Amino acid sequence: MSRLANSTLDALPADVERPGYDRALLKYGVVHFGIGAFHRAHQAVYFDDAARRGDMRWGVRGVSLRSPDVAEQMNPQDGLYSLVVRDGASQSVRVIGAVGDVLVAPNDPVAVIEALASPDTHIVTLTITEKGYKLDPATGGLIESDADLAADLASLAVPRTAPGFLVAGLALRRERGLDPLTIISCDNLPHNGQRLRAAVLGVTRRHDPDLARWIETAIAFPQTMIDRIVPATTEDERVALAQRLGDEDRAMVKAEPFTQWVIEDWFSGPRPDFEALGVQLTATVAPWEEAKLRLLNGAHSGIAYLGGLAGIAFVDQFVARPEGRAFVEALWNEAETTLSPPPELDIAAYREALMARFANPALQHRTHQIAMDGSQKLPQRLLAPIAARLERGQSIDRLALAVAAWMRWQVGRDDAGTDFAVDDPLAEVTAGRLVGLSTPRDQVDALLSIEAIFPPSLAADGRLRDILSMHLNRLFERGALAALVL
Ligand code: CS2
Repeated sequence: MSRLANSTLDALPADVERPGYDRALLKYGVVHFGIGAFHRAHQAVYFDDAARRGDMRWGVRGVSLRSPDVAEQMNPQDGLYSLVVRDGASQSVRVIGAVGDVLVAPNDPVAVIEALASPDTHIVTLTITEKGYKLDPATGGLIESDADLAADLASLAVPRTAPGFLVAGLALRRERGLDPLTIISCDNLPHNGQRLRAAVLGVTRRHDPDLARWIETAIAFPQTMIDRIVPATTEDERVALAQRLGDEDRAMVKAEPFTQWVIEDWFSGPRPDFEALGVQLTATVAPWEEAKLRLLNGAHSGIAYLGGLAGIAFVDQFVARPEGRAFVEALWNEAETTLSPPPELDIAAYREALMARFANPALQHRTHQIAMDGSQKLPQRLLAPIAARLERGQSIDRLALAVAAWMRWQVGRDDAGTDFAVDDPLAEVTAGRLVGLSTPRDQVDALLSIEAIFPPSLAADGRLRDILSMHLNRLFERGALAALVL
């Protein structure tokens, strides 16, 4: 079977949407770091929309920082891939044309730096996941002990990290007298723009204080809130799509219909007409981001650990159970009181829409997928609302149950006794702390002492320690499903 490519576009079935613009005329105004499924189902679609509306400046050059997999999927397909949008029984397929090619940074670091220093490039977007920023999740400080970051702090001749590449690219741009770039973090980090800016400046100051001053004044790092549920695709889904297309597509992504992008209105140069593309530009992103992180992502993490331990494979199966749905609602009741939502955001309506999104049976969003990298996710999703409620003397029962489930998860064995790998950059640290400990209270204390995750003031709070110990004990003795029942 042939692969999806420019040459096969015309022969696709009539009900498959295609780019509809002349791809040869695309200019590459965007460099994207971390070209995984999320980018392909989110930012790239907005840039594709821009081209469909006639603005050809926003083609994307993708960068993979590590693995050649995505390049191998996309480059033989001329960068084309299908976005399969699923909602209940309905499904639509749209081929996205915005991505030109994918560079594999370790194979060709110079090409990445040159892409950043191209006169056509105006915007850099990033989805490198929380751990890609090389920042301590609890404090936001640079993790200088990280081997890749340490290498970039020593020399930028061959950068290894996203901040390292950005500094090298910006240095070359400045040397060539080119315009500054706008650098847009699209990860689920609190104050993602400020954090990325701090990481970039931290690396720059080691090498060139003068360049750091230029970056400080010339480069915009807007904060963003990004939202779309994009579960990992499976081999079966690729096979089914190939039957529908008549072409094989190794880079397909699947997503829900919902999509949202809120960007702080701070740009250092040209940008697409984001408003016309449905992007919300605002002076203050933080309240949007906080609501999304604490409601959507907070519930997701709770569902991931409790559901995963209980052997529930997908998010929709979790909320289809009365005790699962009740848990999510009760967790939201707690988290909601810690928010200062923007006036346009009606929290009751947001919650209702969110529950419907979680319940979408066509997504097959795996609890194990969301469970990944919990150490990087806990602080902003669960610990921040816990701290806010404790400060006011409010109960934290459901939020704490989610954290206790994360603690229970670190054992790497579910309630049925099936072993799994804990997929987390701190997995060795958590496993190490638990060695030889048998009582839930000792285990809670040992994990709470990991300062990269738990701020010391929170870890020392007796109310938190007590309730975590109680929940962890119940999780071990009775299992996750029983622990859900109040
Ligand atoms: C999820 C997110 O895997 C996870 O951690 O919570 O990827 C979530 O699906 C997105 O943030 C939704 O916008």
